[in-house]
Amino acid sequence: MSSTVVKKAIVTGITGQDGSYLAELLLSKGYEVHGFIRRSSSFNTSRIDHIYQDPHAENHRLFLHFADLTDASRLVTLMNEIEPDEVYNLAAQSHVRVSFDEPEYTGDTTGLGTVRLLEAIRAAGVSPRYYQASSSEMFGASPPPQNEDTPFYPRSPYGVAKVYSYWITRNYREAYGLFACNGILFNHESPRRGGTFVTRKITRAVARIAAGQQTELYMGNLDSVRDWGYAPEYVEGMWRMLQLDEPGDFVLATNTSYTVRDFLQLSFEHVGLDWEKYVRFDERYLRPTEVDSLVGDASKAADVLGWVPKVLTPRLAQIMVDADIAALAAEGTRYVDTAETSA
Ligand code: NDP
Ligand code: GDR
Repeated sequence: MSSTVVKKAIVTGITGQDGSYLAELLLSKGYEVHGFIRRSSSFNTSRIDHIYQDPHAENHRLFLHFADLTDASRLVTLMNEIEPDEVYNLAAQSHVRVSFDEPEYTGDTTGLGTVRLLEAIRAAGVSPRYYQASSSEMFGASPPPQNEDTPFYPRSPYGVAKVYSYWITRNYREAYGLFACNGILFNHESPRRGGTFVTRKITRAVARIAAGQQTELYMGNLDSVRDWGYAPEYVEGMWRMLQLDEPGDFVLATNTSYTVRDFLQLSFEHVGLDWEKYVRFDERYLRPTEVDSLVGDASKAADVLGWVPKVLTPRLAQIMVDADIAALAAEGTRYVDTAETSA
C-alpha cells in the first residue's frame, strides 16, 4: 500500500456492505478516506472494524465522522472541513420491503438525503467528483433486459426515492457542471450482505440447518428473478466511473437471471441438502407491489469502463454459504441481525 495520500474521498454509508468494500479499495489505492457514520446506541461498525486505524497513529488514512443524511448543516460543515476530491453517496434506507413500512423516512433518507449532500457540495464551494448509488429497482415493472435507456417504473417507496436521487444527480451535473455519475447497480451480494436481504437470509439459514441449529426457513415470493453479482467487483466499477474524462450513468450487472427458488437450490445443494424439505411460506415477506424480473445489460460499462463481472450467481451462492459456515464455526455470525421483522 502506498503511503502517499493521492486523493481525499468521502464515503457515506461506509458501515454498509458496499461502503466497507469501497473503503478497502480506496485505502489500497492510497486515498484518505472519510466515512460518514450514524450515531447508534449499539455498535454499527462491524464491517469496517478490520480496517479501522487508531486516530492517534501516524499516517492513518481512515477517518470516521458522525453525519446523518437527514442533517443538512452537518453535511455542509464536513464538506467545508474535508474538501474532498471524490464523494460516494452510498447511504440509504436500502431495504425495499421496509420502505413500504417507512415510506416517509425512506423518502427523506434515500431521496432527499441526496439533494442535501449535493447542496452541501455547492454551499461549501467545493467541486468533487460525485457518485450516486442508483438502483435497478428504478426499472421496477419495465421488462428485462434493462439498460441505461430503459424507462423507470419503480414499484416501491424505495424505488421512487432512488428515481428522485437519480434525476437530482443528473440535474446537478447539467445545471452546475458537477462531475456526477449514477451507477445503476443490479443486486450485488457478499458475505457482508445484511441478514434480511434474501441471499444472505438463505445462506445463513443453510449454515444453521447444516449445523443442526435450525429446521425451517420462512420465505416470501420464490418466483422473483434477479441478477445477483458479487459486491467487491461492483465497488471497483463505482471507482472507475469517477476516473473517466466525462461523467455518465452506467448499469452494472451480470446479465444473468436466476429466481429466488434457484438461489435456494444452489445454496442448499452446496451442503448436500434438499431445500424443499426446509423452506416454508410466510406472507409477511411479500411486498404490496413486487418487482418480478431484473436482468441488467451492462455492455456500456464493459465498453467504457472495461468493467466485466467474473463471479456469477452459482459461485456467489457457494462463497456466501462457505463464509456463513465458517462464521458459525467461529462462534455465531459476524454480522448480527436479530430482530424478526417483516423484512
Ligand atoms: P446497506 O444497507 O448495507 O448500507 C446502507 C448504509 O447507509 C449503512 O452504512 C447505513 O448505516 C447507512 N445509512 C442508512 N440511513 C442513513 C442515514 N439516514 N444517514 C446516514 N447513513 C445512513 O446497503 P448496501 O451497502 O447494500 O448498498 C449501498 C447503496 O447502494 C445503498 O444506497 C443502496 O440503496 C444502493 N444499492 C444497493 C444495491 C445492492 O444490491 N446492494 C443495488 C443497488 C443500489 P447503518 O450501518 O448505521 O445502518
Ligand atoms: P431487493 O432485494 O428487493 O431486490 O433489493 P431482497 O434481497 O430484499 O429481495 C429480492 C427478492 O427476493 C424476494 N424474497 C424475499 N426477500 C427478502 N428480503 N426476504 C424474504 O424472505 C424473501 N422471500 C422472497 C423479494 O420479494 C424480492 O423479489 C435489493 C436491495 O439491496 C436494494 O437496496 C437494491 O437497490 C436492489 O437490491 C437492487
